[in-house]
Amino acid sequence: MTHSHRVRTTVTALVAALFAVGLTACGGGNGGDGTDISQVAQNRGLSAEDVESAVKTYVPGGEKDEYLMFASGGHAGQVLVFGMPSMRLLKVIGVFTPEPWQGYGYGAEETHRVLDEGRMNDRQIEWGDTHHPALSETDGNYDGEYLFINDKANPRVAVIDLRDLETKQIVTDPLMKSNHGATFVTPNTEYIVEGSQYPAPLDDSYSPVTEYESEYRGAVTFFKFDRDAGRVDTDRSFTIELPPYMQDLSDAGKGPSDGWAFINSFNTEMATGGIGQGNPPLEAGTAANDMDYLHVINWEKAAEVAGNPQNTETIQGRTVIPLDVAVEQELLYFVPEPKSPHGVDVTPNGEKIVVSGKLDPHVTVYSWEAMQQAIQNENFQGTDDFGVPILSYDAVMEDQLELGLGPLHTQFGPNGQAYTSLFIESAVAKWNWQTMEMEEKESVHYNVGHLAAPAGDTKQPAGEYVVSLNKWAIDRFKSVGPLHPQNFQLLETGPNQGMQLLYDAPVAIGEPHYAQVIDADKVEPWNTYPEVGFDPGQMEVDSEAPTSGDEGVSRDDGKTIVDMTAVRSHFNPERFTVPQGDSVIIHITNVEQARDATHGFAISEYNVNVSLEPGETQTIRLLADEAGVFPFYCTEFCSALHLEMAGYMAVEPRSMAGAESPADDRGTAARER
Ligand code: CUK
Ligand code: CUA
Repeated sequence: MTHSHRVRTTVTALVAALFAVGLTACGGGNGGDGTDISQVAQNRGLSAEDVESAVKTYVPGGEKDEYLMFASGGHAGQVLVFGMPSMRLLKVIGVFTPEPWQGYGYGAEETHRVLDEGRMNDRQIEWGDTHHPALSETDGNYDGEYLFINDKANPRVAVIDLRDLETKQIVTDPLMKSNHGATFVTPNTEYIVEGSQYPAPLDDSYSPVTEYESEYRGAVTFFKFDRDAGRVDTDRSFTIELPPYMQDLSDAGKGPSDGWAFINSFNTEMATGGIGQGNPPLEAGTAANDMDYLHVINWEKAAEVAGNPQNTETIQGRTVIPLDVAVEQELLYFVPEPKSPHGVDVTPNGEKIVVSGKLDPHVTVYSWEAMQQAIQNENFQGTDDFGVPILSYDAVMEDQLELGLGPLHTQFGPNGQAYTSLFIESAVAKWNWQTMEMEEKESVHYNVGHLAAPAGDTKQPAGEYVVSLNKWAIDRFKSVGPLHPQNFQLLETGPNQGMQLLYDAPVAIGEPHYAQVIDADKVEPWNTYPEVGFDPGQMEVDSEAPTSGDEGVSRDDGKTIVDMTAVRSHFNPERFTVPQGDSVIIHITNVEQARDATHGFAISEYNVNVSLEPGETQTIRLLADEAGVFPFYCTEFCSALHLEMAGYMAVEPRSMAGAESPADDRGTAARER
């Protein structure tokens, strides 16, 4: 039995006992074991419920959380890792945005390589609008190996390795201008799904917005994930051209619906706004129709179709299945979905597809079996303007349930429970997708977007908790100025239990859209890199990495090469001289293997800060174009003599060339490389 289960069974009795002797009985303690706590609670103005929530979420120092939550860091372009139920922030993973503590984008060559992969149109992009993290799956369940996340603003997808929780790859999608239905994985992580959001010409050409219908297009890309390499393989990835609707959220089928993907959409009106031209604003134009289209896509078959070059076009170096081919090859169908839908979620058994309508108080539940039948029997109610068959709504729509105002996103529990966020109502609805019964509603504060429940979008949801990712915080915290924090609220729930709000966790770095929660035991990160000289870029030992005994400085054709080691509490070499104008290559290895013995390496005025975790090796390149003296030091408080872990890079002016040669400043065991 896990720690929190144990807590759960005893907590109610404990709180009842405390308050029986103390707070609720007479407004103060009067002896016995619980008296002091009761008095503390009273002094702090805490109710019995408050104390219960505190006891349920408190994880004592040294104890570990039961779950890990991987949350998008929103505009910060990062991923946040929380422990649950304590809601303690454990890590911020630099993804699309440089992150100085981790030395991500501050001199370590490998991290620049990753960030440079994310350049678009030759422009360095230094932020991302992360929305949807997706844990890798095996047979429809999280396997704890990889994490993916999208950048909505610049259509990109990143790969994070959960052995060291570092970003290994950023993949751009040159066919899109923005994405949204990303990242979602297929049940064995064969593909990472990326749906576009705002249509644009796929070939990146110019077309006036007045030619929206003919020239602008949506798209969905299936990025092939090579699990052995731990990388997306763009050569084996493919994209399907879609009509210029605004494709929104995605989900992959599982079980009986494995092999298919679902994407909700809005703006089937193909409105383009234009208030200045006398048109209704985009928001009104997109809400004119009663129905938009759920996109139903046979990705398994599409992968085969994409494998034959006769079926595809190459646009911007990527393989594209044109829309007419997708229709002809029976890869794409539409299903009507009520007005301005948002969110599509496949039930744990893969048999139903749940769509929310942000302007419709219902969730709509579709039957996968009925969809298959309608496809087989060509039970279509017509085609759209682009010839895509529309399945008969009456044939495939199984049921609707009124939940409240502004339903958005659904997560699942173990026995038919479903949790749906109600944005306008600021509440979480708990209902049952098997019985189609509403169970209860709990208010949250305020305006919830996504929900995250443990394994809540997998084949085996755990229940227990649901986190409400709120967009507004209004009055929940001491004001920190007009830009308020976002607010994660932890709710307790369970099959036989009402929902109870336990904890507010403000998130202060951007708007996290979605999070996934995994059993903490399923993620087994390394505590140190497995061997000294480990290169996190290749995830193997770099045979060239300097180690103890072969430190040194050498010079070759305008290059000064420094082989350095870091160990508590010195660098070796501690000083080196470089002729002005040389390019300097510093290879550094942290030769320690002790857990948490991380060193940093920063050089004054060079925008360099590298994190060297135990065993890690990194390479820094810089141009010593300015003469002078540049101290370097360890930025990680690693020992009592950490302040002494420092040295000098001296850049000798051209006018003094030869006065002190680099060889004079060799390390203790110089070597030539
Ligand atoms: S979207 Cu943000 S609340 Cu980007 Cu997942 Cu619905
Ligand atoms: Cu090493 Cu401080």
